[in-house]
Amino acid sequence: MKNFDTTLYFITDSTGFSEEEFLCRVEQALKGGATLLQLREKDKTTREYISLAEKVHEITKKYNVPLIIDDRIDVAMAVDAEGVHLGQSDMPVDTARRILGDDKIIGATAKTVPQALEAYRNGADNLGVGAIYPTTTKVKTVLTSVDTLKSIVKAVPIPVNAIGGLNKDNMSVLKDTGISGVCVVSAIMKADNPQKASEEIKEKFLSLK
Ligand code: TZP
Ligand code: MG
Repeated sequence: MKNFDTTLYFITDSTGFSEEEFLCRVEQALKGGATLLQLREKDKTTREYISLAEKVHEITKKYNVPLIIDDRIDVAMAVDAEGVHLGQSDMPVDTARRILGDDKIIGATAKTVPQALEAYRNGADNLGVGAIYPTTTKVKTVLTSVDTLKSIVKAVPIPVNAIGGLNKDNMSVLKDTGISGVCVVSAIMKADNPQKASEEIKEKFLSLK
């Protein structure tokens, strides 16, 4: 059954880390309370992506946290991940749903209300909306206003999560938006102490609710 909590949605970026260091940081983030984990790799071969996903899945299973694979339905299927996340240029949500079935979690990126409605109607289970702030993470994106974020929350009945440049010190703008969670890459990935960073970000987000 599909059961997921997007409160602290940690998205990984292995750039610049040895595999050992990367896996250690993943585990620390889970110890610190990440509720959902997305493996996001842009430069790996398919074989490398699958190999890393298998290792990450072993860790996420220990913490009972669903593993989401960015972009790659094939990689998600290869490691029996709990879901995928699809951007606007990735496989359409309805196609992915047909391939993966009803039990897998499908998340989609939406920057406008029409994109959000389309993703929801096509079977998305949750949405990532942003970038709320400029980001240092490698991504093609534009800023999304907090007003648009609020409109998207009102428009769809599925969990909406904010993303982009978010850290424990700048999340107050998310108060009263009605979002379900925050998606964070660098504020956890590059933290001196990913466990502590996860704990603090989660605590801060929950205090806004
Ligand atoms: N989509 C919009 S912003 C972003 C993605 C994948 C990156 C967010 O990374 P960070 O480091 O939390 O700003
Ligand atoms: Mg993508």
